[in-house]
Amino acid sequence: QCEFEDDRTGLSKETIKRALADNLFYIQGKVPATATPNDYYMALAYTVRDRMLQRWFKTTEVYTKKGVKVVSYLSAEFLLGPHLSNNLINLGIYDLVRQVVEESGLDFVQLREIEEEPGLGNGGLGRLAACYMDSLSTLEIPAIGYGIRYEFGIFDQEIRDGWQVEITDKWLHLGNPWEIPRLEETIEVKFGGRTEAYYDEKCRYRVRWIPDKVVKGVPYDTPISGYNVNTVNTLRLWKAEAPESFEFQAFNVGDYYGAVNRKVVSENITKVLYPNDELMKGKELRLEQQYFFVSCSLQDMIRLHLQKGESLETFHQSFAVQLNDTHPSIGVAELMRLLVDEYEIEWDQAWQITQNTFGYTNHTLLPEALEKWTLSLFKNLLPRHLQIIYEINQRFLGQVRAKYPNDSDRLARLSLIDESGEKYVRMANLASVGSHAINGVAALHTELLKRDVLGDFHELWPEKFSNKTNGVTPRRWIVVSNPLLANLITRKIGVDWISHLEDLKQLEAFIEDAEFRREWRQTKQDIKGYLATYIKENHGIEVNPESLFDVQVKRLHEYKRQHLNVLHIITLYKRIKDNPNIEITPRTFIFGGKAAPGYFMAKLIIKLINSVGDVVNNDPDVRDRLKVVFLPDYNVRFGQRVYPAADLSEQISTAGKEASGTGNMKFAMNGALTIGTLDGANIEIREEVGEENFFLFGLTTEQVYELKSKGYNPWDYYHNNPQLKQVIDLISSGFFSHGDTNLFRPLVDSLLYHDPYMLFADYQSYIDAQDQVNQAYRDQEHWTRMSILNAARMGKFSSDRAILEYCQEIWNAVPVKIELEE
Ligand code: 26V
Repeated sequence: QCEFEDDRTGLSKETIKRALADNLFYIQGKVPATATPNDYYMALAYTVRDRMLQRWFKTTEVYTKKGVKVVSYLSAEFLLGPHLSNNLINLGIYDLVRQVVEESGLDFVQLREIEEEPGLGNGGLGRLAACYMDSLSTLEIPAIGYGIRYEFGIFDQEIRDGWQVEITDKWLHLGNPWEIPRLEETIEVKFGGRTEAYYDEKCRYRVRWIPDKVVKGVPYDTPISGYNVNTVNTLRLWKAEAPESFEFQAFNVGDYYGAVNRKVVSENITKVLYPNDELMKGKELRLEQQYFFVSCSLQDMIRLHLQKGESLETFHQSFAVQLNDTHPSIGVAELMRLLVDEYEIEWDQAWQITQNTFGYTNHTLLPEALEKWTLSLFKNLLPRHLQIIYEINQRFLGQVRAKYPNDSDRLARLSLIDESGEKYVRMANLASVGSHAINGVAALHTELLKRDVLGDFHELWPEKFSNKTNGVTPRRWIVVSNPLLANLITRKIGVDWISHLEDLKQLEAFIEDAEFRREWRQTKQDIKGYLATYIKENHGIEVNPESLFDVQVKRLHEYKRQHLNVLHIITLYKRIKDNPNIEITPRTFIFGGKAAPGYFMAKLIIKLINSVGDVVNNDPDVRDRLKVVFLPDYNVRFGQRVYPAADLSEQISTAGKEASGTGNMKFAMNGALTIGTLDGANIEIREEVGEENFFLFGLTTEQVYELKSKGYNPWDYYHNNPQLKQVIDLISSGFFSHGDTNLFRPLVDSLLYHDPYMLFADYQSYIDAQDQVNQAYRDQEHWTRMSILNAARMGKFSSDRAILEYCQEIWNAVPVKIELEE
């Protein structure tokens, strides 16, 4: 008998074993005697990738057929996290491959941990894009993600002497087995120069753009598998390269080093990911990045559309393009330029196509976060786009004037150009005018968007607005990250919940089953034990796995109020110091998160957390009842460790400031309870899980506005609340800074004299809610019931639900089954 399975597709143990050995030799060029763990990891990754390729190829082929509408998700960030485990789960071969690896005498966990995670995003916005790519594939929706292949992703964070230190992220240093460069699909992008008007052969007025620089965009494709389906969509990330031929002139005139320098400058475009939560004054390179990837992507889509044999009049029937925040919003002007200048379509028709193509998702209400670029910067880099934006604006303001005569204030607010001082192009206005759909990312956020930030646009076009509450993928955030809990759930209700998260509701039927509750509690306990071991081994800190794990992991920002959490810790510490024998619920406070490198206050908050930790963790009076750990370098991989181990999820932003939050969903799905404000998606989570299973505190958005408008004075709260005063005074006294009374002064002064995020106004309410948490945790039976109900009622927050809504209400996209002929 000589029937062999194909080495690259076969799923028998023998075949996978052989494939692993083959890839080690033929791809890595190693034999076992010389192979490093990384060689084995690479061989394993190729073995898994091989098993996706046929499906990937088939999927791509189907999408080039006429009539298939493809969702194109444009995002400057995709925070994917490690690929290996996720793909194994989606392909349904996790246990099998693990066994094979171990039978080959290798350590599966060690290999899994070698993978460098692609950190091509800052936080929530980039991670949302990754969850959405997972759901698009799982729901069999034809989709392409377009973005930037940053050579350096989000920096690695180290903590030295309590301070954040940034280290460059060299995620590509050992090679990336998950991507395939498609050199033959390279695209050219123009920059700078000037424009020139002319009349064409039919005597029509036209404009041509004479750039002073051309850069090549090389696509690198990564397969995005769906769960339990054949669909494998593509994430296409662009890398900037200098075109060799373009520099010939420079070589000829002997300016060799000048030419080399221009090459380096071109390739800088995709060097590094910028923080998205830092003010971007004059960051020309950032606008270059945005235009670069958007132009590559739109040209790519047009090429694909024309390849189908379609004409450009139907472009919007081939692609639904979603703008993930304003970062890709230059796409509105770029599509107009391509259609009008390069494909000679009449303006009005081009505008129809453009508006029908784009949808815009807003991700923040913070006024300082709205992107705008100075006219001079814009004109230097994109002279033709500035003209187009002026033309769009003129026509748009004409409409507005007709509808609202003599309302110059309204015109000034709606204009694509901010003319109140130095002139700027307003990217949110460009995105709003150029899209047929505008959405916020949680119910409250959408309401506030309609009322404030985009209020004038809402009045003009109410029908464009809708809400699409965020969601997260249960594949990565439960199955991959929390196999113990996933197995327990599956044993009770079967496996369907993994792609129909609403099914988790069925767990409620077991709430009276004492044995089930015991298993649930034991599972959480085991996972907390793993985290405790990890913390001990990697950071040398002993934590008590029986204590309440109180976790706040997210970017460091004043509006997220990590320092409010610190005020609670100091309050508890003070109680112990005043009465060392006081009965308190033992707690472990776990923090993680990066601060934007230029954000001093956020970095000072990190220093404060570590300084308070140093004191609390080493004070014998505390007797280990409180522990504070700041875990450095919070990323997707560490998220996967920490969400499953949390008892309490801190979602404590000032009401009205957090657009949605998505960590809040990952915690609750894994059975953590939330302490939170009525902000972002917290409101909807509380609605789903029931108010009796949620620890609520703080002012509402309305109360925040009211208090602000009648004059908020933090000083009054400080004086009228002795407990708060003691806490603040303890920080000021230098108690946590070896007697240095200056170290935390900027932070304390900001709170005492401004407190823009109203920590003092919410302090007492927060402390009271935390005291209720302590009480509740003491009744473990009751806590377990609440934990189960939280997980059971999280169905709404699957990214599958969110993507389905986008498909039906914005994209008009439908599933396309991928069949594999045998
Ligand atoms: C931008 C900026 C820029 C200037 C200074 C301060 C600042 C602060 C925040 C931002 C936010 C950038 C956009 C963003 O990441 N939004 C996040 O999107 C998530 C996915 O929708 C959502 O869950 C988070 O609530 C939202 O902050």
